[in-house]
Amino acid sequence: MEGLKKDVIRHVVSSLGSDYASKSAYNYYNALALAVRDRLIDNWIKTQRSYYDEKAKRVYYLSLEYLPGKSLMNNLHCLGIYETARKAMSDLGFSLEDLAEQEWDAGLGNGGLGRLASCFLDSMATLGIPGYGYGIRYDYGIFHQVIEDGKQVEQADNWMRVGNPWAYERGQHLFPVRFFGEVKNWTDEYGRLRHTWTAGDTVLAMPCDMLVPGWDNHHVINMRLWSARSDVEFDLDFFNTGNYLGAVEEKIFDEKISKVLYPSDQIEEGRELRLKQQYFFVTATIQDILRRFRKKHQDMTELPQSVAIQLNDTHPAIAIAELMRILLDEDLLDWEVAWDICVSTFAYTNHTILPEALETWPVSLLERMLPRHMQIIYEINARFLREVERVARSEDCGQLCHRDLDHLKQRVSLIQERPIKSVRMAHLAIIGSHSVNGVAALHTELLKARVFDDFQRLYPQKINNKTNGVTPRRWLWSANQPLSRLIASHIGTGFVRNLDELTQLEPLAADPAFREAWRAAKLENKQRLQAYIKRKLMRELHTEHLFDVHIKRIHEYKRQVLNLLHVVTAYNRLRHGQAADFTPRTVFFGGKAAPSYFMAKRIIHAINAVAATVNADSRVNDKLQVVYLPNYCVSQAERVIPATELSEQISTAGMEASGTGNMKFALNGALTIGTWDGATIEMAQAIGPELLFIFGMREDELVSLRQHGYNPMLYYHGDEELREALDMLRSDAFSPGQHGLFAPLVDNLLHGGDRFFVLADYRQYLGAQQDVGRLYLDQEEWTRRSILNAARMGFFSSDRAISQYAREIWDVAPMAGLQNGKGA
Ligand code: 4GP
Repeated sequence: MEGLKKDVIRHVVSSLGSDYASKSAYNYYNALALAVRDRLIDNWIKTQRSYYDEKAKRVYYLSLEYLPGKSLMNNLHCLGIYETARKAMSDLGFSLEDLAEQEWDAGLGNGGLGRLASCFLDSMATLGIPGYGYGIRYDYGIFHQVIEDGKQVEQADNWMRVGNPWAYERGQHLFPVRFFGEVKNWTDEYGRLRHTWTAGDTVLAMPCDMLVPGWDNHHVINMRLWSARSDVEFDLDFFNTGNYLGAVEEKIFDEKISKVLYPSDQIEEGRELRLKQQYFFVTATIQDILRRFRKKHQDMTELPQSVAIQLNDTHPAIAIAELMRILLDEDLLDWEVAWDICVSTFAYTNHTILPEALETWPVSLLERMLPRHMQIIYEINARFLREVERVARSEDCGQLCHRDLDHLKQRVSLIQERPIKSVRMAHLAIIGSHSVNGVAALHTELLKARVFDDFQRLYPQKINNKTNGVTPRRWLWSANQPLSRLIASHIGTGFVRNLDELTQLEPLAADPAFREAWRAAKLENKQRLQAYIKRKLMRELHTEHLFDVHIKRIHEYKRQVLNLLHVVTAYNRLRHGQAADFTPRTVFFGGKAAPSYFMAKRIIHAINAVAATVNADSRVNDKLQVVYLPNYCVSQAERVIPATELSEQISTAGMEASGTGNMKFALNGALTIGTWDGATIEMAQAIGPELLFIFGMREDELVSLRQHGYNPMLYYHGDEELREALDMLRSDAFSPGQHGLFAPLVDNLLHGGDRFFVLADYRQYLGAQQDVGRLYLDQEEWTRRSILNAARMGFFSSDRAISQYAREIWDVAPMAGLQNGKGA
């Protein structure tokens, strides 16, 4: 401990240039972070060296988004120095918890996809998988959400303003990134046509490395994020011509590329800068991968034996064309050889079946910005369509494909003709990869049967499932110390590395003393949340209420509106004196809406309007409260999830690819009210469906309802409570003086077809909520179920998910000596 104290003081003085006697929390946080980073870097260097020494096959995870959140606490726990740090900082006059508050969340992602990427890096580090995360170091991450007059207002997330003590910026290792320009043809010595792309503009990519430690194993992997740097300052001519301001302007223009994360979450943006971001990060990454590879290899055909590249959704899919370009134009390989290398190296994960999220890029844009890549895509397509024709005519594809060949070709082509001629990035990713995976069993089945059914027939082996998982280090051990300590005191700490060990808790569910201790841990977390809400929102929570939580991005398919209709109905019953047996509850909502997504923003407004009415009504507010948590982010989730008793997972069946929040809640002992959707299905199967509150129509039932003509008006007319709730929303009951404010929401349900079947599931949802309320009154039974929920969550560790990727897709093994825990 004395060593850590000394290091902290040394950093306050020599790294931060401050007087250690002026006790600034900001300085002491930074100094502690630097002292922790010092303890990581040796192991990071050793880890990187060992990959070379052992000629390890490396995994590269390419993701345009990461959501690491805060690093301090997690890193202290991984290093096993949390207690030491707590005491050291307390000796220096600080509470560790307060210091940790100084850190800004690294919010370099929108939601599930980005957070999954961060969980996966944690698991690679813990399992000893030689992995790297690659992405963009955005200067501005996901916007900071404030709620003003009930509405979402977006503010810039200037997370880098105060620096980032965790990152190493490597200004000496810059990679050129080229755009635009033209392609020249030439003939090689064997008479083959070759191509050279001479680019118009060049930007530089600078690596910023963030260290990702494994759990207590000395294995530290790298998350390398690229930041755009202009090449202008290297272009002396430009300055010498006297155009100084012009040069500076160009510099600013270039550096725009990594300025801001697109806050779009499952909505296709299709903007030129976004494509630039994608290519910028992809080409820098591929150059870096090949640089490392070429240190030990000359023969490019060995690439798939040494390198696996996982594409996190289609955002990095242009990597396939980029690797082809390098292999063809720089290494001068033949097409077939290059293509085999590509397909064997790449794998693609799909994260959504929402059609509005499937990326396409206009051919005209690609032709201009990346002319050589567009040529390559055309060539991939021509060869692929010939192959389709061959397979379709062959026996093994059967009559199905053969009959309608032209239509089949149009459907699977990389190019879509309408509304404008564009490249379908998902098709490029599928064709250019040897593995395509969904993220939960149902999702994968839907990919095979609906979204990519043609590809499933063409390549029956390619599409596979890898159900998501979450890291128990952050989402149980670090976020929920009261519960973790209790668990550890009964079954030891092995569960942090091997989550299956939680099953040892099962017999304890029958032990009244353990149940009491379990409840005490939950209460402690509820009180912590209470203190936080008081500080931040100046609201007093009732900890004896059932804490009912719905936090995630705001999206129509996630059906926050269904939850809101339950709240309004509960409010009406209480007002009308029809709810004598109502179990008091506080309903929490939290989540960001894409700034351009009108309906999602209106939903936030409606939730806040209902909250204001309910909370101000003294007839009901001792029994029902509604809280909107502004600026939902990773660190907020870490506070809220441990305090949650009821987890809302109520998406339209078939729409939520997997969900990962669902897993975090159950792991922390919340019971789930949910639909038969995403990974909630597999959770119900692992836990026992009777221990969750499952309701609503299933995916196949919805398909048939749609086919037979779904008429939401029937539900409206047939259900008095539903009608009352919708009429109130449509009138100005919650928006005095602003008649019709929420009419678009209601009209969308009644006259817009209710695409997400809110009305169809309303009555069943109410029934399930009633079951919840009843069960909560029986605290012994509630607690028993809560314990069993957590005990059966072992499968949903990201360690299990990553082990499957490693074995079944990447063909990589953990580093020797790291499989079973500690490293050398
Ligand atoms: C999300 C899915 O919506 C969610 O169900 C899943 O758990 C998560 O990916 C991780 O696989 N998708 C996105 C996205 O975040 O941008 O498509």
